[in-house]
Amino acid sequence: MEVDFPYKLYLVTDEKACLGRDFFWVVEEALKGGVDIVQLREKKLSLDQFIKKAEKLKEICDRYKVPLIINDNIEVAKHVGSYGIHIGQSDMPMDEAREVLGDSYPVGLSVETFGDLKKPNIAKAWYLGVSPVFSTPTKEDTISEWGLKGLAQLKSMTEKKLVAIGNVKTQNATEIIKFGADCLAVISGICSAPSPAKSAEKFRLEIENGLRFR
Ligand code: TZP
Ligand code: MG
Repeated sequence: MEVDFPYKLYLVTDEKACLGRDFFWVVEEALKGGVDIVQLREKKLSLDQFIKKAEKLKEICDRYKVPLIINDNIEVAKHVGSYGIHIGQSDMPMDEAREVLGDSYPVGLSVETFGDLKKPNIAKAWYLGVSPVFSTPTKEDTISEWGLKGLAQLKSMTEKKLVAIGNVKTQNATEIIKFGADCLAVISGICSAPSPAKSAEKFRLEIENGLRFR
């Protein structure tokens, strides 16, 4: 899977994290602030609701020329013509996704342990989600965290672009980039911020800072 991954600030959406504010407003503010890739992650919607939400989000992302990724749902991805999909270790297998989507469709994959790195599906991943880099109240079913050391070690073991996710905040963003993340994926740090736009701007600055050390 040789599709380039130049993205630096990856918004993963979560309605709850928007704290009662309009979901699409939050995403658009984040885009104004410099988010350069967006993932729609929905666990509870019906297929119909998921598709409707994805269609609206796709329109917004298209206006900002930012790729939309769908979490773990091929049907929704195909329906809205999303740029790519993201799957976790316990989601559909990579081969199943590839069978339907073909070899050149961008499929991001989460890795939770060093053991995951040895699995053959890694070669077919567009990027690797380092999940979670730090444990986070947003996702409570994670067992361990990579931490900065684990992230650095992972970096030395793969050529794939690494997207760090889990308690990524403006306060630790520079550090996470220094230790090897190529891109930061954020839910609450942006969706729950008083100004999602300003938060995204700050993340971009911190990422630039971190990259100077690489
Ligand atoms: N996968 C690993 S951690 C996580 C996901 C979806 C949640 C990240 O949320 P936050 O609020 O940015 O810590
Ligand atoms: Mg999943």
